[in-house]
Amino acid sequence: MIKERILVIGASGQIGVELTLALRKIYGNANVIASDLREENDLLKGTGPYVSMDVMNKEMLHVQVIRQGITQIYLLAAILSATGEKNPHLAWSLNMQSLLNVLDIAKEENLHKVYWPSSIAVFGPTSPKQNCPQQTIIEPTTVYGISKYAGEFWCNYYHHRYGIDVRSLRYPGLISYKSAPGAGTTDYAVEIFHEALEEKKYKCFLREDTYLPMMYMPDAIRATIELMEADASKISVRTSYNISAMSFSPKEIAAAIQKHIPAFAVSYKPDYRQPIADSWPQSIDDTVARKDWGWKEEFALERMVKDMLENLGNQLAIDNGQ
Ligand code: NAD
Ligand code: AKB
Repeated sequence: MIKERILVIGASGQIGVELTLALRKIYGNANVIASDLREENDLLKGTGPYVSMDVMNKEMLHVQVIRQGITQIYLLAAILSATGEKNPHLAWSLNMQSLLNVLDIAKEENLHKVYWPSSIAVFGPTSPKQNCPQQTIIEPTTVYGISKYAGEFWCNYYHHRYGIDVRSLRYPGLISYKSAPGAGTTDYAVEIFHEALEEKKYKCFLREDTYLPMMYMPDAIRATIELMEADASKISVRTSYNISAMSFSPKEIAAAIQKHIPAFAVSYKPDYRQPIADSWPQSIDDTVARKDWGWKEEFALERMVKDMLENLGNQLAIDNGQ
């Protein structure tokens, strides 16, 4: 068996922390090198190697890939939808240049595989709202969505032109309790748990009837690893796969939390993130991922809410010294 050496870029982020820990379980702690611009996340400390690195510095990245004997890269560094609208040029620059740096180095160093996530943000107001299919009208209106759509086609190009085995998922909004989200439009679905447990009240920045596609982090990590471990012959999509797990509105997730915390009260004050949410589909058709490599979610709304409240509750109790 070929020994894999994996570099995770953006390892201190919402997905990076959990993905790095999951990859370390599979490939061995020493073989998964975590890297980020910011400091090492506490949950990663002591679990394996960490390198402080700016993915925009291509030379430094290249040196690390050679020095560490890297065979696979997971590129998670990005600016998400909400921050992207505040600084469109920065979002475009980071989201595009980081991917081109990684794809070029993958070509030069014959890396075995590259993972780069896209998002449901590729879809825009002209895409179907319900069960949005893999291939459809795609006219994103956020800079984040534009960068993801362009990135998908760079992945496709490097695969077909240079044979790079680059794979990608269009994640929905991700819900997790281990590491904080990085300023996206779907972040309300994480914040709401913190506020329910700590304050028993929450002011939501989206309207109560805003349906969005969402996924619990354990499903997202499993989907990523299953995609990356699938036989290459099963991967028919080299742009990015639709994947889905659940769709709900703020009102519905609030009601699901109220079943556990009856005193929890939610008010609504939509802000600049509402038009971003309104431009995205409400639900996703992921038939192609299910057929190609057997994707199936494990968590729907009720099970996710129960698991989040239990685990986040335990974590907050530890943080508060109880
Ligand atoms: P995040 O913001 O939590 O993490 C990104 C990490 O990248 C941060 O730790 C940040 O410090 C790091 N980073 C930023 N600039 C860097 C640079 N120049 N060099 C090195 N590291 C840098 O984001 P996330 O939620 O973990 O998202 C990871 C990927 O998944 C992104 O591509 C994002 O678009 C995609 N995605 C996330 C979601 C979600 O709901 N979390 C949904 C769809 C797609
Ligand atoms: C965001 O809201 O920006 C992300 C995403 C859906 O890509 N969570």
